[in-house]
Amino acid sequence: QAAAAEVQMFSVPSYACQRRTTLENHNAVLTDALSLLAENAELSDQEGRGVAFRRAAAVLKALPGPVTGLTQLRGLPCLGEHSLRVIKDILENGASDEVESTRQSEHFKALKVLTGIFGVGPKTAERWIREGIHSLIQLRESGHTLNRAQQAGLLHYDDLNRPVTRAEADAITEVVVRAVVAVAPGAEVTLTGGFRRGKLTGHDVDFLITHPEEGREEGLMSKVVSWLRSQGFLLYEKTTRNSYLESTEGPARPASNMDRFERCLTIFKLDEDQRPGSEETKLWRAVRVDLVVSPISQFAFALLGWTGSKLFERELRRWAGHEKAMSLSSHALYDNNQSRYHRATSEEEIFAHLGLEFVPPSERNA
Ligand code: TTP
Ligand code: MN
Ligand code: MN
Ligand code: MN
Repeated sequence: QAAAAEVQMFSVPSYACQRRTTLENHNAVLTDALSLLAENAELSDQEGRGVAFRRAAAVLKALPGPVTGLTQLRGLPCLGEHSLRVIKDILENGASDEVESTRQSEHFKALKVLTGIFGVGPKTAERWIREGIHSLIQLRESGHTLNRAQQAGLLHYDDLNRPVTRAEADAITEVVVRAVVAVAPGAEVTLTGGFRRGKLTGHDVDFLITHPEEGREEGLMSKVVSWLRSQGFLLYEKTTRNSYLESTEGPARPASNMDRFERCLTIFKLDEDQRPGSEETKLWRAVRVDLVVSPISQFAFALLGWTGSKLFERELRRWAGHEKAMSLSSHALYDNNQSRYHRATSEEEIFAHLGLEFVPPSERNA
């Protein structure tokens, strides 16, 4: 009777893109645990398991209050047997043995340390671990030849593993705007990624650059990068050319979530104020910055695709495909039933084409 009514039951829609997920998370202990298992799966080439844990964590992030008992979760989507077992253990015992043993495992710790090097993915890390390399010192002593990205990653390891603050993101925004204004007046810079979603820290800073006149964005990246380099702002950069038009696959069937814009992965040298009382003599820090250039005709799709979160993006594409027979990429939205593209000049229009309520960036933190 009365007691039963006090148990708050939760209800959430199946797809993360149907939900509003702010940064306020009432279930951080549970979502941290599930995210750790997701990370471990992703680092171990088990993408399916990784997605399952990410989806389960995202459902808990969207709840309006803390979970206190399993019965509250009855009927919720995306909570598989495995995730429910982890949640149960934490609710009943304060911790999950599986999560704690993963966290402490030498293998997981080594994967984290090695993939913490910019330019090192799970496959490379796994190969090194099989050779007995578990630490940066062991890697340095191994005599392995590192590529240019990995060399920069190792050199700036501590800086690149220190969260970027909002203030630092703002300082970098100023530099990028200065660069763009200098080489292409009229071009526009938009902060994307986690900072556009309102996050207070990030692992990098993401920018989308476009020009209001179609075609004027061509050649922009190399000019921006040259300017940044000449002013001494770049510690590392690697540009990948736009391959969208040359591709034979067509936009409707992107090979993966990797888009084909011209992009530049960089490491910025950011001047830092000396911390009071600090003995340090280094007056700058390294920060990962992603630059992407999009033609104005694809800008809304690029903006939506680069704002994240990664799970939100994945869910948008899954919704489009499974519920609407449409193919969404960071370039376009193709309607498989009507055999045509849907145009859009704003994110709002894309949500409308997809039959979804608009979700602002600050509520895409799934
Ligand atoms: P990230 O910068 O990796 O992630 P984030 O900004 O959400 O979080 P963090 O604070 O850790 O930096 O990616 C930002 C978005 O860019 C993400 O939603 C996916 C998108 N993206 C692509 O579309 N293509 C790509 O190749 C990559 C790497 C990212
Ligand atoms: Mn980012
Ligand atoms: Mn990024
Ligand atoms: Mn439409």
